[in-house]
Amino acid sequence: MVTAGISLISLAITAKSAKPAVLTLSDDNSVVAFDPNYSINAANNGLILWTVDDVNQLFQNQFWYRIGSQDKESPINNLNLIHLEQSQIGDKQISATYAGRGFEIVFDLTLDGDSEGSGRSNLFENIAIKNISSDKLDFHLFNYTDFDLNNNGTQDTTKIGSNKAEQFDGFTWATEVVEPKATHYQVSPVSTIFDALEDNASTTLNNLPSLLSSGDNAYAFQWDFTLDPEKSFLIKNYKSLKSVPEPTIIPALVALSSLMLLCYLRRWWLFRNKSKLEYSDRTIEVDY
Ligand SMILES: [Ca+2]
Ligand SMILES: [Ca+2]
Ligand SMILES: [Ca+2]
Ligand SMILES: [Ca+2]
Repeated sequence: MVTAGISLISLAITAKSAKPAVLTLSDDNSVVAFDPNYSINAANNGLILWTVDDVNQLFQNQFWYRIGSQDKESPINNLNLIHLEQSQIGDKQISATYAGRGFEIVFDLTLDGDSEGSGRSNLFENIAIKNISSDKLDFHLFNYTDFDLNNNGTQDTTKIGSNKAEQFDGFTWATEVVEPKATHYQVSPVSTIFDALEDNASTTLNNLPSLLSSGDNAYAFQWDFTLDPEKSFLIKNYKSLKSVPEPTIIPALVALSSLMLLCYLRRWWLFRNKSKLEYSDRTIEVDY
């Protein structure tokens, strides 16, 4: 009988000085590393690794918040970590609760990997922000994600809208669906959004549904909402990764495409040389 599965590790932490190590979640072909504590190096906070079949796909996934429209943003693990729960070391679920002035944030994380070698994995993030003060709160929550697909972000393309982000390269496709829709969103070269969330000014994401390729990108969603006393605001983010199918799966289509391309190139070459001959005395060059 395996009894370890029944044991419950529940940590009640009241001071920032109590620092459990980086926690891991694992399920089937996937592993996630999560640092719930505050680190001086902001790039080491939050989710800092997501491997699928032993290949890392994520540089960082982290949350920032702001109260009101004037202040700077702060990472949520700058707050007091008052509760941290994982049923056993390496389990696929973690719950972390942070307390701020007049509010609490409960962050639930669940990893659902797929079969070995499938290239598929899912990550569910539930965030509940509760107003425990007697005043309304003008709350702003940011979720920042820097996927580096196939352990290298420089060839990744990213696009984003108010409830969905997609990132892909030749091997891997990442999708994120958020609920409710974000108020603002942004995709930018990697340090732009991170620097805006870490600087001393109030930040609003730019809502440009950019499509960037051949660069290391990061994206973020921003939710703006007013929270009445004793009320909670819930956000559900669903991130998933899958392998891009090999083109050899459809060899007939590839062969047909190649044949059509050869025919097209031959016609183009004949036309181009004919044009050059006809206009050779006028030195017209046509760019195709
Ligand atoms: Ca699973
Ligand atoms: Ca990236
Ligand atoms: Ca890549
Ligand atoms: Ca800022």
